[in-house]
Amino acid sequence: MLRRAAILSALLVLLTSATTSATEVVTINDSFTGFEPSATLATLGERVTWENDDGFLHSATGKAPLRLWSRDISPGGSASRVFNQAGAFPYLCRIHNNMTGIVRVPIVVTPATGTPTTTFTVRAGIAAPPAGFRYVIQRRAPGAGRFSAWKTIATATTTFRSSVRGVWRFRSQLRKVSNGAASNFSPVDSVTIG
Ligand SMILES: [Cu+2]
Repeated sequence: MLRRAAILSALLVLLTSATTSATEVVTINDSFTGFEPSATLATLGERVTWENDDGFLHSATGKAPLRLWSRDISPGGSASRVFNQAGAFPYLCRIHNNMTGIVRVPIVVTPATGTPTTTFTVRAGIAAPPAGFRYVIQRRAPGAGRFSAWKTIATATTTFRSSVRGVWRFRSQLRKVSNGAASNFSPVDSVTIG
């Protein structure tokens, strides 16, 4: 009996930790106010949940040309999607096209600071991009006025090392190989080489 109780409590701990993972909530109050908030900042691998408090059917549908996902959200119901790639992903309601929103997922570069001998890890996704996609990464050197092309990768991460001291900035987008359709660029992450 005692053993069964122990197993049960262990299971409960497992279940609890699995269900407490972060989620960003977007609410639909009615078709006039649209998605609240309309801009969502999610960390890599985080879930975004849309809750429909309205009496009508709505959807959260990734915009063209990527059309990455579409979730119908029934009246009083909810739907969700986990964002496993860095980028900015505009979406709309497929029924009311003037209802729009965007989910922004920052690229992650670690560690935050280092020296010319530090190897930094640049992460554009939780895992490698989906089949047929690549991560396109841009960087902005210290003192540079703009971002420029750096790497296109088919893996989750790549490495960065430089003897140029200062703040290096990175951003990425998810791009389809076959037609070049891409997400918007992610929010920026930066590292400082001192
Ligand atoms: Cu709608």
